[in-house]
Amino acid sequence: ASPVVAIVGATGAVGVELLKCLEARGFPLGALRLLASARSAGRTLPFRGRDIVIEELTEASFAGVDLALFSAGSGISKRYAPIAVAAGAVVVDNSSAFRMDPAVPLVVPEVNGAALAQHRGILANPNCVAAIATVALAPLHRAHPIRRLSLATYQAASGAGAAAMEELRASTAAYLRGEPYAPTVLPHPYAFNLFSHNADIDPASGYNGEELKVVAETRRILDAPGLPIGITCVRVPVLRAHAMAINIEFDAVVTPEEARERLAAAPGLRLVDDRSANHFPMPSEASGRDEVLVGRIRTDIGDPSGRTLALFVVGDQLLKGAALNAVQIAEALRA
Ligand code: A2P
Ligand code: 11C
Repeated sequence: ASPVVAIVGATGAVGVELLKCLEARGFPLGALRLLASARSAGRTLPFRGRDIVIEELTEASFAGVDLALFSAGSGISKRYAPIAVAAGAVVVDNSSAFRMDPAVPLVVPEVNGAALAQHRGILANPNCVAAIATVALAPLHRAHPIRRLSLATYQAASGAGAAAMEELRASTAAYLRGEPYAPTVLPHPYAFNLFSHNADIDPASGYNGEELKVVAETRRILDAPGLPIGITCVRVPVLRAHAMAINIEFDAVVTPEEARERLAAAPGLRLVDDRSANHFPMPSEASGRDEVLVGRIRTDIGDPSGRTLALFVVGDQLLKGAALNAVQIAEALRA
């Protein structure tokens, strides 16, 4: 029988994309329940040609639910995911609440789909940077173990939620009108600006929470515990696709030609690497697409040994970075 599915956080930036992914991919549904806060209860969202009424999330919301897709922040996940599991549902959680719990698989299906089988009711959907990066890293890592990684990210508004996307639009419009705009969602002016990622800074290391999550989760997804990873995360005025410059040191010499071949053949990736046209991955071309774009593939001239590659990767934060990957996990569970 087709499962009864609940979306927790259905009105959020990711929640809305979960609905679209389920619809676009023809996910079999016995019924769909949309859950959000009391603020949204009674409103409707369109799905497969009809309007579904949003219900307030409560402890009783999961009776009869087979699959619950959570994307309402880690506080909601910590409180309600165990309630959903106790009610008999399998949970795919988009928050960071359970990602480093050894009893919870952290899955990017193209990369470590085999880990799905070990779940005990909850599966974790990775941080968007970790999900997008590992789709591009795994095909190379499988062929030649990675020895060290360095990343610089260019992250979109969507990672901070629907309200941050609206702040980018509104503050840009105000800027163009020459009017002042006081940010309320993000900590700094966003229009025609960029800033260090807004996650809290760990005072001991100086790294922010986003950077530390990407390091820990990338190691876990690639099954490379202890892999040295350096990272700087930055918020840029882009609506919904995260970009990243990645520098990869391997055990052996890996030529750009070999990397290009492996990446072109890998699932979930699209090569955009046209040197003659200076055409490489861009957020405008990744937005709304399922595939992660990869290009700018070259030998790092900073390492004369030839063992280090540089590449540029861009993926839709709301799709492969969140909703799409969650729905792919759900599809893999059914299969
Ligand atoms: P609501 O729209 O009713 O506030 P985003 O990541 O885009 O900010 O979205 C967050 C999602 O989490 C929204 O769907 C939001 O619903 C939901 N949410 C936030 N707080 C709660 C809560 N206390 N109970 C249920 N859903 C919540
Ligand atoms: C951002 N990646 O762009 C974050 C948002 O680990 O799920 C999602 C944080 C997470 O700000």
